[in-house]
Amino acid sequence: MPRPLAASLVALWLAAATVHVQAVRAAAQSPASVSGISWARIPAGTFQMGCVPGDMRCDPDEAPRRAVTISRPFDLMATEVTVGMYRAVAQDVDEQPAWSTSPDHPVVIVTWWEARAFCEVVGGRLPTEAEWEYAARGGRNDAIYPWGDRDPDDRAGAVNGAGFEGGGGRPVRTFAPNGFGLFDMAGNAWEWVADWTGPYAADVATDPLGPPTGAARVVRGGSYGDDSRNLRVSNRSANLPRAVNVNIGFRCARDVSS
Ligand SMILES: [Ca+2]
Ligand SMILES: [Ca+2]
Repeated sequence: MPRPLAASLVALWLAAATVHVQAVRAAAQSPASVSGISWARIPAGTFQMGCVPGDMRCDPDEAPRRAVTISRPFDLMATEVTVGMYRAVAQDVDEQPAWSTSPDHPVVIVTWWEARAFCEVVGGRLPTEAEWEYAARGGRNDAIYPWGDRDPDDRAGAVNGAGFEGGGGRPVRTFAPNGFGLFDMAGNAWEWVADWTGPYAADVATDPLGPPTGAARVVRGGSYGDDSRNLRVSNRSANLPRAVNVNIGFRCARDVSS
């Protein structure tokens, strides 16, 4: 689990967050054009989802590894939703952590509900867990990280660069993108996805949606506050949808007609 905030802080954030979801939703009439959002086109395809053979750090919930088909192309935001993007849509934004010093930092302290509402406002939705992993692999079926198997390196511009084991998030696009042009799929902020958490259903091979119900929503990719194990593409974690966290953000997907 990502690091929880102190319980009293969570209660404060929750009270504020309820108001913000309403503010976000009020604007959801037609897709908003938000400066800075860039969408990467992700092709349809089949990939191997789950623990990569030879990866000794997998948790039991990363199995069984199996072929999953994403049957339609879709768009995914090239970066995490930033503070600047979020402010353009939400009337009130919860105070961001001290490390968040520019509009280009990933927005955090957002509930799953707020994330979903933001994506609706910009004409999208949260990606499914399968879409997220497929996109994060960037065409590398057998790689442990979005760039390959080399350990992450917290150095700006590094091909295997990622924000991890640090005191705060980095501006998006600090590190090199993956094969699909996506930044920070490993590290920086954890990312909410649409699915309830639960064991993988080995018999659902096309466009899986996850369990029909649950208590917690999946988060992916690890964060600035995590070690390299948590940055592995197949790694899964979860959080209560109403909870907020200093290292959980999100990015949106969008259906495309072709
Ligand atoms: Ca991330
Ligand atoms: Ca895990």
